[in-house]
Amino acid sequence: MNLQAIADELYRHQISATELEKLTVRYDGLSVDDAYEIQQICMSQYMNAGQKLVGWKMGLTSKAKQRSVGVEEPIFGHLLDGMELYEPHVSLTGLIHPRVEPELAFIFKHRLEGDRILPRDVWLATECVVPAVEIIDSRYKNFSFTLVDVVADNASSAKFYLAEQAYAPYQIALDQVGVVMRRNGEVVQTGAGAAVLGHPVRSVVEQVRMLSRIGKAVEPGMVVLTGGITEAIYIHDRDQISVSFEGMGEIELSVG
Ligand code: OOG
Ligand code: MG
Repeated sequence: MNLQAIADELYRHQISATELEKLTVRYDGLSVDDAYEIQQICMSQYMNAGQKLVGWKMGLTSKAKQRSVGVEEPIFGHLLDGMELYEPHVSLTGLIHPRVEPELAFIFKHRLEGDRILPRDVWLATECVVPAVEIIDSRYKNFSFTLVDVVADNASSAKFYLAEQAYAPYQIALDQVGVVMRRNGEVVQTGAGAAVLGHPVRSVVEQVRMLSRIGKAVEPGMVVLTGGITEAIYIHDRDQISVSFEGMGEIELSVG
């Protein structure tokens, strides 16, 4: 299978924000490893064009997310500097059918690598934790995909925003943090940090283990998004999305 050609095709759809048919209905026998290879090739193209790798994202770490897309296992993707929103405002230009989801992000001061990582290694390496929202935007028609498709498409990554206030990692029980997401004042999703693999720290453990299989690591200064706590909701022009993170403030995201 020509993974380079498939990656080129996907990359063109990513940068032009145009939908495509699932890869798995067009190419027989693509494996999950092939899909991570395609993801890697696509991301190298962004990096060759000047973008920087700023971290990693876990996806499908909560049952709510797994159920909503019909894929039952955690995945990961790359975070590039071009995906980061400097203000809590997202423009719909360049997006296909975006959705937003609440997440908790970790920011690291030390390197984390290997498959024998424990939560305490993560705490020792963490500088702070920050509330976040991710805007995902699958390049596949109808936001519909299999595990292999979504991995190849960098886990639907599009944009992310980290709140300004950071918290010491041991100050708050992250599994207990209640999250309420509102669209134009109406409550649309609720959840708690525990939705993410029981505790968001486990998502970082899983991230480091998955990276170790491809010889990569979490580097100092990097961000890890631990995965949507609730289902993602579609966003439209002029929506005001607010997400409150109990004890960790609120993110007010405007769309348009
Ligand atoms: C896949 C990306 C999942 C998360 O936080 O679960 C993800 C998708 O839902 O399109 O980012
Ligand atoms: Mg996410």
